[in-house]
Amino acid sequence: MNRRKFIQNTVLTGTGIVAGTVALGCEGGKEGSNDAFAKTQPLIKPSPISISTWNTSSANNASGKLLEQGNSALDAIISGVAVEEANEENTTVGIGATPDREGNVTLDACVMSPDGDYGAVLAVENIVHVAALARKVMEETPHVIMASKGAEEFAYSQGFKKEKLLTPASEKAWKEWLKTSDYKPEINIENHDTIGMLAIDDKGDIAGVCTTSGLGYKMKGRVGDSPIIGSGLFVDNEVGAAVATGMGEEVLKTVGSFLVVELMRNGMNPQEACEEAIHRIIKKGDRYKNFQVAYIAINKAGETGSYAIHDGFTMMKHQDGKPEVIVSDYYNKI
Ligand code: SD4
Repeated sequence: MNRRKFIQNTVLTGTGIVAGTVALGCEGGKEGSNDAFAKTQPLIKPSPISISTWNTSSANNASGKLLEQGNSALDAIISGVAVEEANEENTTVGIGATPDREGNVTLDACVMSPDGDYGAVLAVENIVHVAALARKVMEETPHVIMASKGAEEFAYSQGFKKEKLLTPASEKAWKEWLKTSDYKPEINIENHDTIGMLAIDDKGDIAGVCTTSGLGYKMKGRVGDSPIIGSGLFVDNEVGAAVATGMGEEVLKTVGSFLVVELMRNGMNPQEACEEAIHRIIKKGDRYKNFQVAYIAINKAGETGSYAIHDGFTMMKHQDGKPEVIVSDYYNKI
């Protein structure tokens, strides 16, 4: 009997509870090569769970409650992040977000479904709910990424409303910034509250989303990691999912979210995988002292992890009717 089958049989006779993923197992003679992956596989399906980056409890609780009512992970996260996209107080996502240095608010978003499908929009103006728009790209077009004016026109064709994203408050802050025009994204400030959200539903399926205005006062046309598959977000329904926040340029250079998921596939738990992905950035030299990057991750068993370069990062978690704020561990303790 191979090791996977042994575990499977033990669980079936021992508790009577077993996840479908284990029953599918690694039949077919690839035993050796899949051994690490086998260790990451859940023996028990977790109860529905939603996690998200930063202090996004309203969004995460909305998603968590939808999951508890039996909604799919994909539906729950798109509705969850919509709460923050519509929140004018949040200056890094949706309406009220910080503009580029020319005063244009441009948004990036992407989504991945449990079947490995992906959709994204880049540098979109005048549309609040860009995560829902990314889902439309995924489901209603033959493409995966749409950018700028084309994405905006597609949004109108799908019934999205044209809305002014620059609010009096964000315009006032931008005019103040123009006085110095000093582009120096502050750790945990310009990049605070961008939402990445990952969820597992009652069927055990995983989906993820990321929505942001990117870095405040970025150059016109700049796009970050958030809408790029494997960098800002990656979901593999067999293994788990990860999402990034912070200085997108650095996440892109290390294809961070894909890295976290592959590390989990190779046997790390979500916490270890997030830490290793941050260490890959640290190893490149001292520049990390000037920027923040953080990852959150979840595996198929519902275990979660989070890790950041600097202090000040939090992860929201909602499971079994219980919202939790998890203060993330971080690298730079000096
Ligand atoms: C970006 N990673 O555009 C995004 C910003 C972000 O928390 O996530 N901030 O670089």
